[in-house]
Amino acid sequence: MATSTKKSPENGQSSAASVPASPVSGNRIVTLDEFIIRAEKDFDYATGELTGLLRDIGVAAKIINREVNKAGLVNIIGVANSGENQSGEMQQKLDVYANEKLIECLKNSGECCAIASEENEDIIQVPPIGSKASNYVVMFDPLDGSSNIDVNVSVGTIFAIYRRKSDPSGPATKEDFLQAGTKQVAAGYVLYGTSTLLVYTTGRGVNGFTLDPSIGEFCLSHRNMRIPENGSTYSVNQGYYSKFDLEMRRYIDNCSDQNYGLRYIGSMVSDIHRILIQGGIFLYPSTRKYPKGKLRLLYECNPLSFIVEQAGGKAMNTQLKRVLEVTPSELHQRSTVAIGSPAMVDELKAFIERYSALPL
Ligand code: P6P
Repeated sequence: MATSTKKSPENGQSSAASVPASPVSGNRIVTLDEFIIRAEKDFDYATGELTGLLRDIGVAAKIINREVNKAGLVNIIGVANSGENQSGEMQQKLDVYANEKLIECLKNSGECCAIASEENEDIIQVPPIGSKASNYVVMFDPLDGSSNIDVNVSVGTIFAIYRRKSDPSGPATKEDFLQAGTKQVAAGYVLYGTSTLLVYTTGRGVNGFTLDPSIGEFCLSHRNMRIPENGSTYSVNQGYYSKFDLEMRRYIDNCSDQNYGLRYIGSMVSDIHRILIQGGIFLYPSTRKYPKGKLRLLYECNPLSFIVEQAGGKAMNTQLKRVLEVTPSELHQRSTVAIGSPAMVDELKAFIERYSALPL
């Protein structure tokens, strides 16, 4: 019987990753909705808002999945005429669509007071519905890896949920979003791949739900996910090898010397999901083009780091700082990242300590 420890509201994370009391035994289908609602009972401060938010994201994921799955059939592939997003990346039509659907679903329920998205420069206020002032803010990358859509490679949605810090009687502020990753109340991703999978954590372990199109429900398929302690796969864009710092090149040489397999899809959710299942390490170090790393701290690195840590893994930046402890200063700030099996992250740490020319 899984231990059921109550969570403290201040940081939304329990001291030990423990799976909510098993909702059911045996093989009966457990839907995402049922699992969330049952898990909510373990939260002292649960007001149903967080449950509502997770369900809203599940609905948006189903809508996005429907379009991702037929992207080749409708005029939704290719670059949106809205041009570039604030990251300077060409907005694919599907990521504009995904962004709109996530915002729409979250606004309809009024369970959050504001949203931040990779596709939007500033935060988006969500008006309260009725007199209820929401306690949460949501940030997401609506369709990460969207440049892969045209070549039919898996893409993903990444989300993070925080409790607001600002006065609930007023509008949300950027400070509600500029919180360290340790303050995440929930985080997750949706992987639109060979099947569509929603994986999330509320600080009590990690669980995955596979969409059953025949009933239109996400069904519990990966209970209490745990990352392997070690692995033999590394995931990095080897094309940048000559531009990496010495310590990263030495580590990559070591991976090759140990006959590790190189797997790199170029879609962070896909690469991280594979590592969560099989073990391994994902790296996006500093490059000349992205001296601070390419990936976004708030809605890529933090949520995926929270999930991997909750599954027993580790996540640090290449300055050896735990990703979740970095205090953001900008909404769209970038970060270097090394996420994966604890033994492999520790091995990389040793290489960085040994070969880094820069003061750590
Ligand atoms: P590169 C996709 O554009 C993305 O944001 C992540 O999903 C992915 O891991 C990374 O960028 C790929 O970047 O420079 O290797 O093409």
